[in-house]
Amino acid sequence: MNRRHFLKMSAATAAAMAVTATGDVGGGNLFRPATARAAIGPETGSMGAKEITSVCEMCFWRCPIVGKVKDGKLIKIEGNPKSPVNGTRVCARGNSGVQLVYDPDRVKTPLKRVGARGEGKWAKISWDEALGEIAHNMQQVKKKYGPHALAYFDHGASAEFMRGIFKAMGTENFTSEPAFYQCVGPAALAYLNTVGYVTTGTRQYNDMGHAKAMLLVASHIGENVHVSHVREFIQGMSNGAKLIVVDPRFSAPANKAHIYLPIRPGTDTALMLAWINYVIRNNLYDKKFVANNCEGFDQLKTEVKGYSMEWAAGICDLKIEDMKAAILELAKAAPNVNIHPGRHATWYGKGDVGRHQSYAILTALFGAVGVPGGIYFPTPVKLGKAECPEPEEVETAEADPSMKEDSEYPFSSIFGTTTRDIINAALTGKPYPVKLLGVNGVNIIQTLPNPYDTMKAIKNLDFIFCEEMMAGETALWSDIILPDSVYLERYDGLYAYDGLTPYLTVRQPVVKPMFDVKSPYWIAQNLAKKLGIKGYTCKDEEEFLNEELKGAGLTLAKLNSRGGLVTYPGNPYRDPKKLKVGTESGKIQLSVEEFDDEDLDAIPKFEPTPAPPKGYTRLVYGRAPMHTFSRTMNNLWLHNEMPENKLWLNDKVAARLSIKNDEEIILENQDGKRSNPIKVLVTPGIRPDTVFMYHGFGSKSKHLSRAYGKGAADGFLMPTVVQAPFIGAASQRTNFVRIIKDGKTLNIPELVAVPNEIPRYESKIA
Ligand SMILES: Nc1nc2c(c(=O)[nH]1)N[C@H]1C(S)=C(S)[C@@H](COP(=O)(O)OP(=O)(O)OC[C@H]3O[C@@H](n4cnc5c(=O)[nH]c(N)nc54)[C@H](O)[C@@H]3O)O[C@H]1N2
Ligand SMILES: Nc1nc2c(c(=O)[nH]1)N[C@H]1C(S)=C(S)[C@@H](COP(=O)(O)OP(=O)(O)OC[C@H]3O[C@@H](n4cnc5c(=O)[nH]c(N)nc54)[C@H](O)[C@@H]3O)O[C@H]1N2
Ligand code: SF4
Ligand SMILES: [Mo]
Repeated sequence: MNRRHFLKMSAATAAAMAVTATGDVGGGNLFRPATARAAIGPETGSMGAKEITSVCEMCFWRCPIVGKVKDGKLIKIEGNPKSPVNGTRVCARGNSGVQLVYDPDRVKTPLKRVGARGEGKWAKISWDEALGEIAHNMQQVKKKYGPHALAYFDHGASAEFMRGIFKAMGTENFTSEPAFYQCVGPAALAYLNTVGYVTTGTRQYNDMGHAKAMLLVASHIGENVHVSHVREFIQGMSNGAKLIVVDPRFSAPANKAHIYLPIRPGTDTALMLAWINYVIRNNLYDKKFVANNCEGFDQLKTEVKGYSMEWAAGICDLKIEDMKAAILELAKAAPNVNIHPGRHATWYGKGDVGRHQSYAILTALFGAVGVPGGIYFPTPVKLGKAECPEPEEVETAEADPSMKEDSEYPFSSIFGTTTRDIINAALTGKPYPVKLLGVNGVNIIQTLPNPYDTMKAIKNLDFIFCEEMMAGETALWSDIILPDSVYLERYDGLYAYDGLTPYLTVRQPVVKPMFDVKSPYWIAQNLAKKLGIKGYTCKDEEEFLNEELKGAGLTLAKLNSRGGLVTYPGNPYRDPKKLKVGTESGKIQLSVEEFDDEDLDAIPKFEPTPAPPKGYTRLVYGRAPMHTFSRTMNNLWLHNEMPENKLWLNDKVAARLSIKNDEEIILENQDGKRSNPIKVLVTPGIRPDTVFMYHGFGSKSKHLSRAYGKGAADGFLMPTVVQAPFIGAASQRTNFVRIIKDGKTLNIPELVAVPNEIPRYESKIA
């Protein structure tokens, strides 16, 4: 097997992913109508407020909510009491949707760039002019360079309709990029080929609430906040589950761990392989489960036999007795053990797929598939199909070579073309030039590593437009900005959740749209008209939603009369004697033959990521509980909670450098790129060879009056990108920094020795 074979195979697996892997990507069939905004939910009334059920989009976990509206103004958001697991709870961000609607910095009308790209100078224009200009440029670029020169980067619910327009123009260069190529991609590839489905879909299909023990490798739950996920974690802990946390930083869950393993970053696969070997050698695995349901056990046993606990302790810089105690706790709980599949997986590029394969293998060895506490199977909710034609897809021009087919990264499946391939095509003109970019719901300057490449690529374009609510960095670089309605102002269709308790709910407008903004459906519909593309012809949303609801035996009115949400019985668990999974053979693949290629392996090997160059430390990042990436930085309430990020610096390192808590410094990376000023959090809660910051801060846009210049942006320190084999997902933990204080450059002392087996990063500059 090799890449070619894999490309063919991925067409089949794509179908499996379509069912389960909506992930961060806009879920299902979406519909936003142009006209009626009347179909509002029950008016139960609380203190005179009207209550309207809907769905949150402060992040894409999409919790069911209730908006409380008084005198036409949204005053409060709570969880929909009918929501399984969540109940009336929302997180800080869900609550602060109120401040998104009323943010004075919202983009209020269509804008056209008048200064240079990146300068952020615009003139107001009409919708007719804005859409006319976009249509003209799309047609020109297609005529001059072919349809493939059009590309589209999207993320989230608002972005689906515009994707239909790009498809209809004949390009396949669209990518639900951040949600896949910067997030779950490597994990999805690993689990799909091991257990036959993607465990990081619309829900994380891991049953922490019923686990007797849990392993979190990174997965900083509590800082990473998805309401039901956090609640399931708490449920497991309250029931007495043992918790093992592996993280170079003392994270929120590390604080609750029975055993905390402060691992050397980039060495997790070494730990996992040593554990797998230990479990096999010591007969701690579920023999019946493996014999009945798994393929490749003998190869696995042979392949991992060299990975000893002693060896891993040195590589990972961990105590061997802690490592043993941890694996014994997990084994004791089997099969009701949760080896968390993680979510954000694009850490080191090479080795990211193998790391997640190793989690899946350990899960299978413990028989923790389809049982309480383990990973479980999603239960899809049946829906009807609405007759509201999408634009007709056009055959791609034969003259253009397909970027996908020629890509080094064939696993693009339904997630479109690999993001880096598109950026590279815009940078180099190879395999053909990309000349027009549409961006929707993704802030590509903050989201893709190496923003310097992204900005250079944008300079090479003939045209770039975005659909946005806030004028963040990507808007600064756009020729036209189309102002989108906020999720609380629009329909987005039905959301069917396939977790432990499946449910169906609907996003509907809670308040009328502010300013001269339009819904994503209206925008796509009217751009289609300008381009002469047929499609998006539905007359109104109620008709559409009712069509879809027919399959579930419901109507919109009925759904609203039932509190805007209905639940269904779930089917998450299976009889381990009759297990059939979605791999080609129907068995769990402990060895993935399709991965047997020059730079991926059927059974993962430990591939060390380079250690910091002398004088530098590794930069890692994570989630602030009250923020979602860059998108919430300007939100009044959330900004007040955390206006800036801080650099977590080990206390011993800080003492050597005479850096005090809250002192302001600048970071310089291995290529001489510098950060905004950032305050230091001096703490014993991080390893001496690692620094950490929350992502999303350090806004470069003056149009975000609260967020501008507050804290530092991690991505601007990440020019070095390593792409994962087969998938091209781009690494984000392969860059290093040192500190500049009062204009003086301070080298980071090396307080932990690096074993010979781990190579050093070789700097390209002196
Ligand atoms: N509040 C909030 N919650 C969110 C989001 C948000 O924006 N805001 N975003 C959501 C999304 S899309 C995602 S993908 C998830 C991401 O959340 P996770 O999937 O939990 O992210 P990770 O990168 O696995 O975890 C971050 C942790 O990795 C640790 N770490 C760094 N390097 C290493 C290493 O080499 N080994 C180990 N073991 N640990 C390491 C860091 O110290 C940090 O604590 O969060 C989701 N939840
Ligand atoms: N350096 C670094 N990069 C990362 C990560 C990291 O931790 N560090 N995390 C990675 C991960 S796991 C993920 S999932 C991605 C997330 O990447 P993104 O989704 O790009 O995250 P945001 O920065 O929130 O950018 C979202 C943009 O969409 C806009 N937006 C929000 N809602 C809507 C809407 O309804 N309509 C429209 N039109 N626009 C909307 C927001 O204003 C914002 O500009 O980032 C990845 N990139
Ligand atoms: S986790 Fe918070 S921000 Fe995300 S959807 Fe739920 S309430 Fe909204
Ligand atoms: Mo993500």
